[in-house]
Amino acid sequence: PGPVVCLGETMAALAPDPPSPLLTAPELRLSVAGAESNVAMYLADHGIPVVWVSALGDDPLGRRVRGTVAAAGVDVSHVRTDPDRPTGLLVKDPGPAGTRVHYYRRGSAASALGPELLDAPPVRDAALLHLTGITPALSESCRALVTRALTTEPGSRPYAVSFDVNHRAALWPETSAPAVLRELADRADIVFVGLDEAQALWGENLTPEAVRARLPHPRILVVKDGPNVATAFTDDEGDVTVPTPRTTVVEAVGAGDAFAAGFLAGLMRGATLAGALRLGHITAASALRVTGDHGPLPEPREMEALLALSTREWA
Ligand code: KDG
Repeated sequence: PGPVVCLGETMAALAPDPPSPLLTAPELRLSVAGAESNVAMYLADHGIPVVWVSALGDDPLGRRVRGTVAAAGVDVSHVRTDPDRPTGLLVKDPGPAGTRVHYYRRGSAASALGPELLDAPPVRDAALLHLTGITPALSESCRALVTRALTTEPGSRPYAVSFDVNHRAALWPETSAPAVLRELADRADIVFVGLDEAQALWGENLTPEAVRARLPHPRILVVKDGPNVATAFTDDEGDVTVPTPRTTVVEAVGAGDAFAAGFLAGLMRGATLAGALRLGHITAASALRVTGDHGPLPEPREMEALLALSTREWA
């Protein structure tokens, strides 16, 4: 089978360190932020061959992003360098009511990605293409790319598509996200969505079963109820729920990406649905324990021990 391809924008990220409002913060820490490259990095940690497809500016921040993703073991040879557009930037503003994110990404190199990428390697030859609901919010051409990747015309989609809804309210005009994201997600083969995210998009009191009713078509739909449980809904193997193991939470950013990577790695290795959900939870915990998006996985022995726990010992 071909490689896993993760496609989407990664930005340079600035955050006050230690966390404090931007208005007065004396120092900022520079890192990288991108949902799809996070998934790629965690897949590489799990030993899955993975290619990240994107575009970066011909600038030092772009080189820093490329180097960081490559250092995690991801193939970055298909990341374009755009001589005319800059690398995107994300700036975090921690405040008493939580952290606000400011984007400086309009007109970025990645915003010029388009559907032609789907016709050439590595996407054309991918076993699995991982996309998120961030990309269709970036530009017309990015929206066209995701729409065509999720076309339902028979025979026109040689790869399976996994789609993480990843609703980023700041990127969407007031009202269009719920319908667009629902329509795209419902065409994917594997979908990840947070229960709180689904409730914000599609209805306040939705249960995981009601989310499935709104997204009936994906072969696998994973609904993540944060600290409580994650449920995988499938047609052929029924529904499986695995509780979230208790873990220290330093910062939640990146945990959804880590979960998706762990779950996909489990599926690619032939794990059961319950096993894949466990690997999702274990990988998410690696992101929860660190301030950045990408924390180290447990040592292989510890990982095996965690996966072998009985249901009663697990959570
Ligand atoms: O997914 C965690 C963050 O890294 C991610 O949200 C940044 O890709 C990002 C975005 O567009 O917000």
